[in-house]
Amino acid sequence: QTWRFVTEEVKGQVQYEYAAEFAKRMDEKSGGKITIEPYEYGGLGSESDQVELLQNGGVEMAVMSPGFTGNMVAEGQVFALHFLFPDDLQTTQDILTNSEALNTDLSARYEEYGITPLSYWTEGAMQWTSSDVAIDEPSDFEGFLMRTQTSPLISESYEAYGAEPTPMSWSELYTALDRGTVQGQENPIFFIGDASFHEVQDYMTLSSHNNYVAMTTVNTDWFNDLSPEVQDMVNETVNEMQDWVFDEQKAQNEEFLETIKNNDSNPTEIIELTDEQREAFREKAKPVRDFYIEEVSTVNGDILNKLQEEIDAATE
Ligand code: 6CS
Repeated sequence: QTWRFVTEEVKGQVQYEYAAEFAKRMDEKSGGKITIEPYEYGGLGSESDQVELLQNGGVEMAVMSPGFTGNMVAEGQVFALHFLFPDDLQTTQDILTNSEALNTDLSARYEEYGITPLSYWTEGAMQWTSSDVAIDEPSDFEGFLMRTQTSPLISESYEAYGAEPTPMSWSELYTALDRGTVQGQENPIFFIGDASFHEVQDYMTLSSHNNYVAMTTVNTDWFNDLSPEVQDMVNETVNEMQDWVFDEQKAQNEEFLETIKNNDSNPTEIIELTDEQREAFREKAKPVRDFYIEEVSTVNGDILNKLQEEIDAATE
């Protein structure tokens, strides 16, 4: 049997490499009985199309970004909140791995839509790139044309700084930046570098205002019909992959920082923020949490509040 495993990234990038490594491990564990075919982004439509594909069983597995499911699973937009997770990425990964708020409560919300998240993991800290304006204080975002993923709370987070968000698929982003349809975007460094966004951007601000979270997901009905032995094999592999993918994103983010720094033919100015400068963004971002609890959450903010307790416990 062959399982189709779709990702939102292309060969070499973290999500695709994750799926390829996952496939390899499952092949070994099953003695060649389970074949998984990883799919690069592009051939199966936009990120949102891929969500539908998983839901209707067109693919069995997907790496999915909550940033594209906000119009469906409102609670999943918790990941759109800036400065929520700790700056230390290993601690963040541990929280993503062990959080009951996420792995039990949030996952149940996704299951209502036929999507079972098996794990949450980080692709690294996100940074801002921009043209026209070097971003080092919230007012730099005033009237700034910011590309975002499609979850409404991501837009809300940038409106809190005064920006004008435009949601779009990443496949359109390079051209949009090049033409000035949008002036900037957020992503982990490996993705900025590998997608060459820095070539059409003047500045990269090392803001680490959030981390990029991805989910390993399966079609709920399909997964529930697998034998317990096979489910165990999948879950075991999912667990092993948490450390693997942490190392992978770390290596890629470090490597591409050098690539961007050394791009002499098309230099990108790198802006480091002081603690005070980051604090100014943090202050502006705070009210978005209340907005999430009061206007977005369908469970009175219970998932965010529980997650916050878990974050506090992990950072004490
Ligand atoms: O910016 C985006 O939309 C894309 N960024 C990453 C890191 N992965 C896939 C996603 O679609």
